[in-house]
Amino acid sequence: MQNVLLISDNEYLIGAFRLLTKDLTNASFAYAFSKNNKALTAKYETKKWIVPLDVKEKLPALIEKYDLIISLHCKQIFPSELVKGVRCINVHPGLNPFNRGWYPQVFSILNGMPCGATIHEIDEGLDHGNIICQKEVALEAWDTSYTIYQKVLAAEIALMEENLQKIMDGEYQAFRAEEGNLNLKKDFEKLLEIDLGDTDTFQNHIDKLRALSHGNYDNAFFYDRNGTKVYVKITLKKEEVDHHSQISPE
Ligand code: 0FX
Repeated sequence: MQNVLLISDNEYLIGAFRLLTKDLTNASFAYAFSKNNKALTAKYETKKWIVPLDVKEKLPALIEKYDLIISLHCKQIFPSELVKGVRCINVHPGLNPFNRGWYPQVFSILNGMPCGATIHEIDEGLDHGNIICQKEVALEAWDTSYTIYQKVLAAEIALMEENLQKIMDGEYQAFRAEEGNLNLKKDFEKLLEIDLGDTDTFQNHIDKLRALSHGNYDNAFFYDRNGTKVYVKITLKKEEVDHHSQISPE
């Protein structure tokens, strides 16, 4: 019986993972979220099946207890002692090595690099370890950060469904990718203020706004002449073509 620990700060993905592992009887799954995650602490305070965890505080115990640790959008960086002491893998919302790091789909919209989902071994670099499996997601002209992110989440779940058992059994050939490029949280933050005097192509302006349009998040903003901060987001809609009416004779 393998002891597997899932650490995640994403409630939706925790639910998806539980669902897809419910029939796996050859492993025992433990669940944790980051101790400094206030939303999940409030939500799961009274629950027993999932616990708050700061990996740095529990290093020897984690290494001793688990055969595999899965980071599924866990906001903590795993210390090298941990990744050397126990097999650790990361489920990442980007197509490594393109736009490793923070909010990959945002940067894919801006720089045209491919996006998707990757499961990789964790090493000491950020989203950097050997790639176990990955799935590309098509980025369409009408996608915003939000719509492409939904497709990336679906790709992550599909990858886990197809590969989890093989990963647990160690039956895979991981491969080393190129270094690619890395974006940090501060790179995302630098995108947020819109320069109203900026002259660029409409394509680039639309790309910037759709990269920063993500549900209810207030991302892109400008200041009006009174210094009031104004948030901006856009909606894109693909024309629904009625094929029947197109082919019917006049
Ligand atoms: O969990 P996650 O989808 O991913 C992030 C990093 O991008 C990823 O590289 C890392 N492995 C993981 C642990 O953390 O991020 P999130 O749930 O905070 O946000 C999901 C999306 O929401 C993000 O891709 C863009 C959007 N978003 C989020 C925030 C907080 C915004 O557009 N604005 C925001 O202020």
